[in-house]
Amino acid sequence: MLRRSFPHQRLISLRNASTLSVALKRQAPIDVHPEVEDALASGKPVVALESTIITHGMPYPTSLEMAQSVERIVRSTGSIPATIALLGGRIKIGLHPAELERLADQRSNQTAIKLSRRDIAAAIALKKDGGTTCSSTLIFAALAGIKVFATGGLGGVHRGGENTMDVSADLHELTRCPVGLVSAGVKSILDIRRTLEYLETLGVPIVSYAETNDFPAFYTRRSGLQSPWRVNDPKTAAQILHTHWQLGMSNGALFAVPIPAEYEAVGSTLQEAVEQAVRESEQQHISNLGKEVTPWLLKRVGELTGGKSLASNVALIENTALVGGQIAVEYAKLAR
Ligand code: PSU
Ligand code: MN
Repeated sequence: MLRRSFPHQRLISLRNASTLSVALKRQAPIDVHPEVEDALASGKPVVALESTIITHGMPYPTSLEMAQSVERIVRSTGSIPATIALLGGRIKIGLHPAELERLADQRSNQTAIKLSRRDIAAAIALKKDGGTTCSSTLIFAALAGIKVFATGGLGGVHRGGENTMDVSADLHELTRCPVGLVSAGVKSILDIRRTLEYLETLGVPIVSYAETNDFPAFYTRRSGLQSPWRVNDPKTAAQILHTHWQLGMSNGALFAVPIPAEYEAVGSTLQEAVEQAVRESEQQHISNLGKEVTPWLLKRVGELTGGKSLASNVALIENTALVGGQIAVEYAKLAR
């Protein structure tokens, strides 16, 4: 009875999800999947997953299969997956299977927008569907009290960013949201050196999750740059997050997990396609396209590699999902 009039009663009364309780009391348009709600209310591990990678990062139906398999992998670790997206102007924290299909299927849904912090309120008011980038996924994960978020590639400083000022909102969001983001580094379509410099300026901890400090470059295991820190097990990774937040630091952290070694060889070939895509984007003045720049480059790399980049892309995100799930399990033990 009470549950019917107050669908998120458990969350509204939950102390450690206080931002979410406040938003729900204000009747903000948020739907938390019952399984995620239950996990949050009882302190079970949850892993946030982004959805721009589904709507703009890879073609259908691979996008849907990837999203489903990533959820399965998170589950296999004992964590609950919470794919975050905007549907009909409502923020979804955790998607039902049919909702995931609706979001991914570009034949029926060609209008899903790419949703960054600046777009959220307008997209809700105009009742849009949207894939959340790392930046808006961080916001909603933080709102819900989800501490770990797994994805493929974080945005960053674009090549030539010193002139275009094209710096992904993802970087700043990591200073605002207390969430551990697990990714395969940043794609080499970006200026990785400047991205790391910028994250240093912002004070975001960067930790390679590997045998070495090498910072991975998405399709390849090494970018030639080093992370300041390295761990190689979920427990220590979780301890870093726990200590960070015990000290009251309110920002997030980045765990960079290299792509599995068997994809390393194809990675060098893919790198050539990346360079070509970047050259073409310069010739065609793609940098004027604003938020379309990243999807354009991702699509072009896909075309140039005859889809080979796609297999690597899926493999690396499945890998970060596994690590993210494991870290979330360990973090939940510490946070009890
Ligand atoms: N990198 C990828 N695949 C992606 C993205 C980045 O390899 O799908 C998406 C992520 O959602 C990321 C966003 O948050 O692109 C960054 O876009 P921009 O550069 O416009 O900030
Ligand atoms: Mn940009």
